[in-house]
Amino acid sequence: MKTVFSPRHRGHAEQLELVAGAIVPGFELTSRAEYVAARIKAVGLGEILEPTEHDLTTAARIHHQDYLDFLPTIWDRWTAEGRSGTALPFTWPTRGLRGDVRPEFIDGLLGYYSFDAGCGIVEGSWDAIKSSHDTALTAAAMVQGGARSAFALCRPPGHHAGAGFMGGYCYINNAAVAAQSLRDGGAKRVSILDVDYHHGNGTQEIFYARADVQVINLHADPMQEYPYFLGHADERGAGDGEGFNLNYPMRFGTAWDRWSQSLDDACAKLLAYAPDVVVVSLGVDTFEKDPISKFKLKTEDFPKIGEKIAALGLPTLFVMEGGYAVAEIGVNAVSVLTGFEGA
Ligand code: OKP
Ligand code: ZN
Repeated sequence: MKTVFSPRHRGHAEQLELVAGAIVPGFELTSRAEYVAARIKAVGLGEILEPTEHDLTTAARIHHQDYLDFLPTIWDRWTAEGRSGTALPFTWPTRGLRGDVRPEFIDGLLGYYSFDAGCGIVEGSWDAIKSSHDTALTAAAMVQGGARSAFALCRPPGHHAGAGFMGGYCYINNAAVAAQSLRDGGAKRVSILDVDYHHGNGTQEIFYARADVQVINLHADPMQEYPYFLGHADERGAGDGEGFNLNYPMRFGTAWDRWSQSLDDACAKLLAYAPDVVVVSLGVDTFEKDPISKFKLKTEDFPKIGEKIAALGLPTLFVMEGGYAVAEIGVNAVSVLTGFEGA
């Protein structure tokens, strides 16, 4: 399997985040992607290619144009106020406030275009975000062109980014852009299978009213875990999309036995939908030693995820999402891919 990976992700570095009441160095480190790339080389998974440039026309089919226009301007607006460090929001238009009027000042705009304080922007962030988007589209084109599979080693990740907002380390929804490009390239139906520990609220929102993209999420129960405000089992899609969104929330402490039952059920629902192609939002923060997560998957479980996905017998695009146990992220993520190839 070929991997697409851009060194430009490295500019998105040393961004701060708000954790347990303190502003601290973020968990979404540059080293995450480097460990995955190093492991790909170590096991000889296949060639690693840089992405080709893509404009934002496909992204604009799933994101709001004003949001896409805002993202590249954040750092300049921030520094124009004499600031440095990390651009972060601190006020949001929640219940009882006006969400329909866009403020003018940078702090208001950051809140308007986000749902949490998880998306710090530093000088190199936009270039990294754009390269991550390009990575997803380049890998999607490989699958569109007939490859059985491809791996988009995206950083930053994407599945929390909605049509008009960032959040949870995610700015552009890479998997959603890839799914849209596969549709536009001729796939009649696309399934997105999100196995990251956290619910992919952005992906769900983007495709919620659509029947042409099935969205399946396996994740920690939002009653207990981030992103808290989406991801319940009763969210099944709306309008034309009714029945094409499936959520498998699971409680803290979930290990392979229970988790794999959800995956088996999800795979059966995916096959019943009969998509032309599968996009896997590949997070490995389900790992027992992940520093921000509370599931109990072991390193030996990750190849089994790949085997189950391979058993679907469909062209498959893997898109990197989360995973914060940096020392083990390479082994765990690449184990899914080698499990897929070996099956
Ligand atoms: C992104 B992905 C930290 C709160 C959680 C956000 C987690 C985003 C995860 N104490 N911060 O789904 O892996
Ligand atoms: Zn996650």
